[in-house]
Amino acid sequence: MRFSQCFIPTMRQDPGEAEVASHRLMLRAGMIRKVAAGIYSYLPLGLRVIRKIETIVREEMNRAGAQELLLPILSPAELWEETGRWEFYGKELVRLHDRHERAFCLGPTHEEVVTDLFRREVSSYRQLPLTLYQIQTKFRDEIRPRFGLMRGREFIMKDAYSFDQDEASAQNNYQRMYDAYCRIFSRTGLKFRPVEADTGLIGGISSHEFMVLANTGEELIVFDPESQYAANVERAEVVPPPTKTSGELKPLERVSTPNAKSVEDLCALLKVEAQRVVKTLLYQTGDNEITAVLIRGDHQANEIKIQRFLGLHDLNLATPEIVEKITTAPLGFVGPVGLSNVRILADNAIGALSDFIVGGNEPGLHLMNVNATRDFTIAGWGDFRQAQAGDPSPKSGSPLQTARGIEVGHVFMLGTKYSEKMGATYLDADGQSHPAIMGCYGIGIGRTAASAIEQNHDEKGICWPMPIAPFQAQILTVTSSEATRVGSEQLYNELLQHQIEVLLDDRNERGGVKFNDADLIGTPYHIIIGDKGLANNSIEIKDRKTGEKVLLPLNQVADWIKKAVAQQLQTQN
Ligand code: 9G3
Repeated sequence: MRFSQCFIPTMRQDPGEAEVASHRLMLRAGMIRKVAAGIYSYLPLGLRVIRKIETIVREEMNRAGAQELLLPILSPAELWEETGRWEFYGKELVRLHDRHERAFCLGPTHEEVVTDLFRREVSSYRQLPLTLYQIQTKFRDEIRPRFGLMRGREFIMKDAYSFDQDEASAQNNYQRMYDAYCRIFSRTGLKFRPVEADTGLIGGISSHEFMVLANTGEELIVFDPESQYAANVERAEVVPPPTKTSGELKPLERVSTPNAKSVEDLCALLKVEAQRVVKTLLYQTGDNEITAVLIRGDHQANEIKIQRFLGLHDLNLATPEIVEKITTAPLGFVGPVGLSNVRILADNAIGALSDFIVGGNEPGLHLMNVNATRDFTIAGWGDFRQAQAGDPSPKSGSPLQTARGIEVGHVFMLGTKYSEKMGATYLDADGQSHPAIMGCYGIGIGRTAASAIEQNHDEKGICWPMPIAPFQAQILTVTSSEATRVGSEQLYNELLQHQIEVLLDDRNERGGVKFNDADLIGTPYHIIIGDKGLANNSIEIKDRKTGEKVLLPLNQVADWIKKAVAQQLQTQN
């Protein structure tokens, strides 16, 4: 491709609204343009990257035995009503009516549609296992779309759905998909990590997220450097601490703590460590049922774990009014002692505490030397807190570390959640009818491209991993002489004959502009053609990622580039 004929509208300045590197650089490199909040056009350069990622995904899905199809973006409401998700989802699910006033939604995912296809077309165990996938546009009306393709409202997803006759076969299929994902992300050149994830709202029985490690990632993961254990903090299990040796308990003490509403204030006022303080969180767990959850002062509550323990669909903190009514104290002075008709749950870490500090259920009052059992009753113990760095790994016991990640893939065991509700059954060898055991598997295509930039950029622009680079090499002519034109054209054609994807920057621009654009666009190899290099028959090739330069006679450049590109593609496989 010739730059002078390409639609690559690069930008000099940083666009104001971009908060992360990938968003900023995709705009500046002329890869995407915003049409509306969270809705982007993929320009030619951006689409070349998207298509390369899709090709890798497609090859690995096919290799794993999945079959590609293409489902409609519009889903009839009736299917979503069968699974109860029409009512369950709020404004994130965009709904519309056709000319006959029939209700549809813009598909945010396709469990209902694919399960309906299955139940109409599959009836025998002989047709299983069956894994279907598509690469298609999804729409989720995110309340705050941001970071460009990282969290868009309209985005391209590969979503796959598996149907098996039993758990063992489903587990086998899950593993094949998991392995295919590892190959996909390795081939794109991304540093990634599969982590155990919470099944979240769709309620499967297990799931893994594929995280691309990046400081701008929205997900927080804990990982064990000694083992393969890694988990989203939403899901990470926390090992209960050794129970304390029951020593002499000090007598309960009231202490005046005016305005000490937060753990920090309290610690500053009483000169104690946060580990000595216990927070009392009050949740509205029923019409007029309040549940208190005790969490150590330096820990964070994990509401997904609390919600799962209580078997609730969602979990709401008690309003300040209710807190005042129940405890006669404002938030910040709530405690477990003297709480009437409130069920008290405690995180396991509380079991190792004695003589700790809690709110006194009066404004400006805290209690010291409080001890469970003696001073109040705990109705239930559990793992209710967020895992954090330093916690012992559930696998090796060594201290966990934290990292931020971008979720680019997610694999779920779904069980029969959809097949039961939609009657997606098959007949076994004895003619018995069973609901199919399902799994679902997603990859964010645009998010994968964005993550690759988050992991591979510097202050000048993008440094594409070869397998997903929009072009493999870029020729920059830096003088406008006839010799340079002839030499660059000759090299351009030689590279094309070597099947190298090459961008010839033949624009009538100063060398500096071309260098800046080449560094911004991030093609892996830049080849400088100018009068001096031609006269000395010493052509400079620059490696965009390392900055290393080699000088070669013109007639050796194409071979060198071909070998270098092949080598870079090889290492990623
Ligand atoms: C909705 C809306 C948003 C959603 C969903 C449904 C996320 C929804 C979870 C999944 C699970 C898997 C197949 C590919 C892999 C992920 N956001 N999820 O179900 F109606 Cl508005 O999408 N689906």
